[in-house]
Amino acid sequence: MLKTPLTELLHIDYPILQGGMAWVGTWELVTAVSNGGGLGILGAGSAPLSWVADQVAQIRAHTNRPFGVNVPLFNAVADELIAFCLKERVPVLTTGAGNPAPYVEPARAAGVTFIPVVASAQLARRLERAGVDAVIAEGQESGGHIGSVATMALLPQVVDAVSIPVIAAGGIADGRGLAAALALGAAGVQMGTRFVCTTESIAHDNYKQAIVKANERSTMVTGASLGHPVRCLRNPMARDYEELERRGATEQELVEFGTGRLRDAVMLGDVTHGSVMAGQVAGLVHDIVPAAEVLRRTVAEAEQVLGRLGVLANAALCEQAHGR
Ligand code: TUI
Repeated sequence: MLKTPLTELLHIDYPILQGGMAWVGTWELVTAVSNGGGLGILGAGSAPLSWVADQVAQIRAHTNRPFGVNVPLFNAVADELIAFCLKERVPVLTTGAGNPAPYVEPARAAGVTFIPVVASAQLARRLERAGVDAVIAEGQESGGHIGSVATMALLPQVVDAVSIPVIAAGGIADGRGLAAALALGAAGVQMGTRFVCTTESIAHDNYKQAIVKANERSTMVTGASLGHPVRCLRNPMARDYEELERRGATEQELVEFGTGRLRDAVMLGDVTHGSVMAGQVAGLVHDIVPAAEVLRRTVAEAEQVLGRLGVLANAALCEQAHGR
């Protein structure tokens, strides 16, 4: 069963969240994950309120289980989207790519479980004091917009900094990753790239196949010169963007060059000139299966790994007891 403080807090069967990915985290994937026993999260990305409202209505029509909405704080109407989520009493609100401090009190007052993404222990500590319910510690292995610290180093430092549940994200795509996150003190994990490659994900088949074909060295980071590093698969689009950055292009030129590229990849399947955001775990994703199967496999594998480690621990304790 793998009960943790996170399954208790969110009333879910498995301690697994689906990252709220722009364009990919639509009601189809969200309800597949939530109905499968995890927490599906709608990815608002840069969408307007009308789209988010329609998606939330679809989610409610297709599941009675808890779900979340992710609002990246660079969305031009982030305030409006968050006000909508609170008015609608969506079960869980997550944020990313910015400091969510102004939204903590309103979320508490509305009774909405608020779980921001943090990329540092310092922000986690501040947000715990402000009253958030949990935090997602996301390492730089993730796809899309990232921080600068790797999950293996960030996670235990966030765990030491706070006493609320910590969810690990970045670099996790299977049960070994879940077990490792639990070992580092996490109460659960969030996976994005793994859930792109599910039958219910509406990402174009070219996008899914590009991830299935990728290995551990297939991603790169662009946008660091703007202060908005984004991890995506290395393709002509990413190389051209890198070249523009090297030549000292202005922010306006880079924004113009990049606008609409994620949509082109996800919706049109343009994996050459589109932006194929994916994490470093792309090389761990070998198939496209239903989201419920991803959840079942991940938990079964984690239980197996934890069982093996338990045997190791028992053997060590036995040796100790016999004075060897
Ligand atoms: O939000 C993400 N990842 C995303 S959002 C996104 S949407 C997009 N669409 C088109 C082009 C580009 C992006 C794609 N990927 N992850 C959550 C995340 N948040 N990662 C890192 C952070 C973060 C960083 C700094 C959170 C807080 C933070 O705090 C800064 C501060 O003010 O202290």
